[in-house]
Amino acid sequence: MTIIITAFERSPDGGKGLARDTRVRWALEEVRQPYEVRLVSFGAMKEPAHLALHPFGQIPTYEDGDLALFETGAIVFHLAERHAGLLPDDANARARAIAWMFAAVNTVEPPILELANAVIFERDKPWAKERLPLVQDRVRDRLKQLATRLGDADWLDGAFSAGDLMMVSVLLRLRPSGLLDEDANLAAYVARGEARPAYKRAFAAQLAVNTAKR
Ligand code: GTB
Repeated sequence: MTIIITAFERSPDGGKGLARDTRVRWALEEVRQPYEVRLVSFGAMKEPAHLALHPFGQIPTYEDGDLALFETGAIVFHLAERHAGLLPDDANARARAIAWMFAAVNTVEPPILELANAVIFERDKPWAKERLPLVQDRVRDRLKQLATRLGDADWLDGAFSAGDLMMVSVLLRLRPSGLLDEDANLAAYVARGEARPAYKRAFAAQLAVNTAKR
């Protein structure tokens, strides 16, 4: 069965890799699984056919035969469980890698999303100037904690894992803010993720969609 994922027909970032299909593409590339992409418009995402796959009307989704999944964490975990390369064999190391996946989406991503929302949707509000530094500081606090744990290690817990894939993906959303570059070790960590051949293939594939003439 061919794996099919969904992605934006036109990503608002124009293909900078910030939409969440990139992390699923990256995981698929890491585990060397071929896949196809069904592009969906913002309108189609809210139609019954897509809502049957994704109850919140979002991308990405994942279909493989009679399995349909939504939520990037669940999709990457599914791929990591079924194919070698994204989770260690040792049971404890595997559990820790999974904990990092949860930390990425549950602890690190929320303040980053809050910042993205503040910048994109709240910039015209009368209180925007006062609120933004508070939101930025919440991100800085999380980054400091993460950087302290990472130290100068290459990856969060031994070899590269699905935990790093999710964490780097989440941190990449910060690139336009400049906050990522405030810590050299974290910036280098993200750059190591982006340098992986699998990431580069994933990035190129989503860019191709967004630069194709239609
Ligand atoms: N928790 C879900 C997951 O991880 O799968 C979140 C999925 C999600 O937020 N999907 C977004 C979506 O479909 C696309 S990635 N939004 C449309 C909607 O809700 O109606 C979020 C995103 C979009 C665009 C940029 N960008 O252009 O920079 C970055 C991130």
